[in-house]
Amino acid sequence: MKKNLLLLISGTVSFFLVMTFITLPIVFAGPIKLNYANFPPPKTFPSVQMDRWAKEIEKRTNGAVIIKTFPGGTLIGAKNMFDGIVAGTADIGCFCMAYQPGRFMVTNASGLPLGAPNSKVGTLVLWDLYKKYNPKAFSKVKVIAMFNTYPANIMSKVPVRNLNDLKGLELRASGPAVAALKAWGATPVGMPMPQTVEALQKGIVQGLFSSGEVMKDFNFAEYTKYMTMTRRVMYPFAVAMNMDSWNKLPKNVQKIIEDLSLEHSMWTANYHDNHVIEALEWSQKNHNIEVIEIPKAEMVKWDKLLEPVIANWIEEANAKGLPGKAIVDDIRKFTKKHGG
Ligand code: 3IO
Repeated sequence: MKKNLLLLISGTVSFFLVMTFITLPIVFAGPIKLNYANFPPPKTFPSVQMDRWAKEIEKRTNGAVIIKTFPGGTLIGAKNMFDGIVAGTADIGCFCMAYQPGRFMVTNASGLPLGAPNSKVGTLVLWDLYKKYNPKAFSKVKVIAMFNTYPANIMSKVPVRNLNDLKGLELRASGPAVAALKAWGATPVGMPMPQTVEALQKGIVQGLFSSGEVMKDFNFAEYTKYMTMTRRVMYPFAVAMNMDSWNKLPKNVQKIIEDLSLEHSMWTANYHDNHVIEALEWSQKNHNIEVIEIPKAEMVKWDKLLEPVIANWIEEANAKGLPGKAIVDDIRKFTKKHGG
């Protein structure tokens, strides 16, 4: 009886000693802090998804991980984002892969005009593509989210009702969207989204070709009174983590981040799809935007012109030692599988 009591006491004491040793370093070191860089301003969809991810991670780790966010290019700018993540300027960064077309050849192919009707389908296709081809471009980082935008529409100061209206029109775009505009006879001007505000104000461009929610989020509706619904070409995004920062994380935190990857990407796609529609209604109501639908028969001509864009991409991929045609065939297959 006495022996049992002694055993119980010593057992309890050792238990608390061990627990103290386990928890002490955590208490002293405090929570893990991660810096998350982003290029567009707060309230735009890439920053909205960043805030949601940060909150979700803090919640799922019970506050053991805290995320400090840097929207608006305050830590790393649009074109330096990937290099900044690799160099460790930030632990985490969100970037638009279309801003460096040659660098993210495989994943950017998911933005080609191959039939995805919305961000949700585009995002699922992007993930399928990433998993199947495991592109070398990401070997130095840990990918923690990936999503595609809603298919691009033309937002312009002058109405675009047919291909003739588009001739020589200077429109801002990036990546696969540049090739599409060229094929349609427009004059694409390449620059990241945040620079577009000034370019529109100064009249350097007459509009842009991107997902329509920017009408509200960047207030482009004030400058571009027309929106032509082309619904072709997407802008692929990724969120990646510095490899050292990733390797330093406890296994249970890594698991929480991995478990959130696809779910959060789909959360983003869903938010984005809904927000594009909401922003369009807002633009019509508050800025009297004219929405131009291209008749089906006319759109056939536009699509015909896009065929060489896909053929050129295949050629460029082949030249880089990638299986260009297989990738495009897979994108079509994945798009169908996901209901595109
Ligand atoms: C985009 C980039 C930053 C903020 C909002 C945005 N909506 C769509 C995009 C896509 C894009 O990067 C671009 O350049 O059109």
